[in-house]
Amino acid sequence: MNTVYLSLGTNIGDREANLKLAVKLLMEMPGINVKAVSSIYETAPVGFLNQAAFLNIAVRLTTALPAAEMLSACQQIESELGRVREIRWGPRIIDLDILLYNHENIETESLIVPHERMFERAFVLVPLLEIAKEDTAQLLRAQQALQSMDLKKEGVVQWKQSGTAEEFVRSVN
Ligand code: A4P
Ligand code: MG
Repeated sequence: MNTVYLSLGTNIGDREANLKLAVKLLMEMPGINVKAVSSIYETAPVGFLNQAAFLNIAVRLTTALPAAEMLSACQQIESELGRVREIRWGPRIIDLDILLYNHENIETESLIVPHERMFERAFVLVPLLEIAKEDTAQLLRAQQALQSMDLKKEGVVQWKQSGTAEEFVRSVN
């Protein structure tokens, strides 16, 4: 079984509902077992700055899916939520990124793991470290990267505390 960490982000529409629906669809996906969902954080936009604040979470799951199929599953959920790709780093209904896949380093045309920009982004690291279980070299690196950041300056604020994954999706229609 493979352990995978995902980062989810949204800044369009009913942001909390978008996250809940995405997690519900992950839970329903054959071959995927959602183990933990972080608190929801409200985060200032990074990259393309002239856009609304995001809600971000991290998810820990186990899966039998190889990494490339895990990416397809994420992209399928993005399309189910009606995501249209326009501006790079721009506004989005939902973005599902693979942060870590076991302790592997993957570099194909369509998939880079660990996610290329994760160690620079407090909006990724804070939720990730809340639900991280192992102490792999990559997670230790994430911890070290976060220690050197000023969260107030990075604009990452807890918005809703975490519960179980089941509680997280309870109110999805
Ligand atoms: N791809 C390569 N590696 C991965 C991976 N590990 N996980 C490829 C997922 N996808 C990966 O992604 C473009 C391509 O990356 C995919 O086709 C896939 O094959 P995309 O989701 O289509 O485009 P994108 O979202 O514009 O790019 P990306 O790389 O996901 O954007 P970022 O860098 O994640 O930035 N600010 C805040 N506060 N919160 C956010 O959530 N998100 C972004 C998106 C910018 N600013 C933000 C946030
Ligand atoms: Mg993405």
